[in-house]
Amino acid sequence: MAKFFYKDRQYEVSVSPESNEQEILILTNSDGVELTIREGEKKAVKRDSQDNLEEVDLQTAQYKNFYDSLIQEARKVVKKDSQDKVKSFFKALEVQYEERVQDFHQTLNIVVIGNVSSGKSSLINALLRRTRQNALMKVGVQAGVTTKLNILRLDEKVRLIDSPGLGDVRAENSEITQEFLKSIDVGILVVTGAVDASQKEYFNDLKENCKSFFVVLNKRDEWDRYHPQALENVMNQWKEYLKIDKIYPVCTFGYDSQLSDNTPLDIRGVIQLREDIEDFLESQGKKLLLARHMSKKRSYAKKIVVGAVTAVGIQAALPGKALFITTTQVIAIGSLYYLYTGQILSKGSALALLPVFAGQAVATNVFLFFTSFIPPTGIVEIAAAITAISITAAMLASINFVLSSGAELTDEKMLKLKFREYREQVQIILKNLALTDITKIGSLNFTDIVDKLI
Ligand SMILES: Nc1nc2c(ncn2[C@@H]2O[C@H](COP(=O)(O)OP(=O)(O)OP(=O)(O)O)[C@@H](O)[C@H]2O)c(=O)[nH]1
Ligand SMILES: [Mg+2]
Repeated sequence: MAKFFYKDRQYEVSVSPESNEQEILILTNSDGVELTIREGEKKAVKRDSQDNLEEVDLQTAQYKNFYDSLIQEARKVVKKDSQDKVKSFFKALEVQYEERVQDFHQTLNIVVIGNVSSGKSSLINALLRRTRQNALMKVGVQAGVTTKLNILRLDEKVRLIDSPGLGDVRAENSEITQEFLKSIDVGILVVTGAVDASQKEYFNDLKENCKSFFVVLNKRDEWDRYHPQALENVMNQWKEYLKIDKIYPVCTFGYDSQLSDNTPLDIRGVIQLREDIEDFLESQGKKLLLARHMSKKRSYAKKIVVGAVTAVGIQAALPGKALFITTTQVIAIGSLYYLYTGQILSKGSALALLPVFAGQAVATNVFLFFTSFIPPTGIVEIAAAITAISITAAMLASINFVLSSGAELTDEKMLKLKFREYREQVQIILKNLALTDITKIGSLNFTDIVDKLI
């Protein structure tokens, strides 16, 4: 609602929200008389303060000039008002975006220590979900000066060092190790077999210098022929000896290049370790820094989409959440882009994608698209909330499709095609749930819904 003066009289003007096809101006003067003018029509409907309706000819000689200028002025005011709203919407979006976006510029340092041949390199491959053919330790190694140290630079920000102990990292004393030692996010000690007194010092050093630490008992297959209690006992001994609550028994066999091609990998216990490391990284806003180096990315993409759709689902039940929803969409687009490309998508580029979907959805005007499904005030209808959810899910699933197939986000044709397809799917799923109560939206199982798309 915007106010303006015309011929010394104050008017309020609004444009009806569903007016993309046909503009409907509603003008109210200070006496409460309302004039509804449909675009292109020569007549208007007048409603006085007693609710009496009357048709008004806008073209009569006597009033034509008056109405023409009044309508012209009203249009100008409406346009300016909507431009102001769009401007402040984007400004607010920028603020919220900066508050919520993950900082992909951070560094991530991981160190894996352990005796020679304890399986450090194998564990790194297993953690990064590698096959023997795409094993990382063989391909990406930059050998250090000493043979004890392997420095793996996964990218400019992510470093992985594999070494007998932190002492060897210090001894290296290069620019990269000095930087590394200042901030180690994750420290992993790999042990094998029965308790070995030499490891305590290495472990204490690790614990003191890393933000999080994990102890891994590798080669658990060595205990396969024993009673299960044997492995339990060894784990307990290690826990007692190192004074830790948790040890991860794993097997990471099969990365030797000398193995015949048909020898399968034997990987066990690594999922739990990976999840705990990822939980820690998530708490630091660094999960995607590592996830992008995983050879399988689908589960990470799914988590990003489920997270965004869930957030939208919860917020969609509240009025005035267009800003939150749009920010959520933009952030999720940036996360998917980083996961697949390792590059940071600017906020502007992510925002520029939204009209691609807007054109396929409710409104052709991007701002209306943002605000249409969630009105700024008043009661939110279930239909609006479902629209918000299905648009968000379909939008992110189609971006995931394009990125995971190696195509570019500039491929609008593919994005639009997939968006329509996914949107239909989500709408069917939601329709089948026959939701009637807006408060139920937040408790939907969005993982199930996204599972069907990604
Ligand atoms: N049985 C068994 N062997 C394993 C396991 N993990 C690794 N190995 C084998 O142990 C040997 C050493 O593994 P690596 O991963 O190279 O160990 P490392 O600690 O990186 O060794 P260095 O770099 O030489 O210090 C290889 O022959 C692996 O195949 C496991 O869980 N079980
Ligand atoms: Mg090694």
